[in-house]
Amino acid sequence: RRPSPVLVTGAAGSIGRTVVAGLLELGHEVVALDLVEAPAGSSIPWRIADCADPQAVEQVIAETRPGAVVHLASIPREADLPTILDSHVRTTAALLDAMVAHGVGRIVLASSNHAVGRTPRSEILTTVVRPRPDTFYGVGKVAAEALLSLYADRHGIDAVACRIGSFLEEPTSVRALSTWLSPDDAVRMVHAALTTPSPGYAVLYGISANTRAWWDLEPGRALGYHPEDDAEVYADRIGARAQDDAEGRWVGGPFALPEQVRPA
Ligand code: 15L
Repeated sequence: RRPSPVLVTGAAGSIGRTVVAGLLELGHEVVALDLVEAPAGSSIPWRIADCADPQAVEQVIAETRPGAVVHLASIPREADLPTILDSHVRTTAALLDAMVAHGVGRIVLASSNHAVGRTPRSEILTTVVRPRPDTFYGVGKVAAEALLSLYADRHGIDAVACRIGSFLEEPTSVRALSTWLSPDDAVRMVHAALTTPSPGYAVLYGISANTRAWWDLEPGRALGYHPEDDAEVYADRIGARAQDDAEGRWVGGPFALPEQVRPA
């Protein structure tokens, strides 16, 4: 019997492209789902649908029968509240309902540091802290995490929320020396979240093994995520910028600054 594939939403996005390639290399079968067509040259099964449309999502899950879902699809920046609710909350709920209907046992969510972004930065931040979003974007991630928790409790779904830092080819700011998630570590993180035995509902910080990390790597290690890269290697290349102090004040960096304030 062929192994059940991993359904990756947002497969055409920046994290999605890296994660799809990495999962294939690790021997996972992958089915991609996105709003847009497959990039040229892609040879994996590719579905085009809006994850905020429950019927479309249900159809994809019914037809592709995944063993797990990696939910990366969403708007990666601040927006008005209705857009945020569609992008993060309705998509996650649609996927979870379809998973329950078709017996899919695991979801890995691209959550974000912005779920706790308005936390003043001091010591290393653990995962046992109050949800403290810095934006409506962060509110969307908090709500998506809450949905994972609810469906884990109600339906026994394994659900790992990865609070990703700054996914970049390489760090480009002083803040990113602390918050960087390298492409290779992103693959390690998702693979660990997919394969760790019976996590129930769990949260990890998705960053590399950065010397200047602000977030606790232990919750990830407990789930088998062992990052290997360190942003410090790039420290010499990064020049000081005017925003650096402001970006170091809150966990969420620029998202926590007044420029992001807007009506709901
Ligand atoms: C995120 O969650 C955003 O999607 C991304 O655009 C970056 O801002 C990143 O966090 C970050 O905190 O650097």
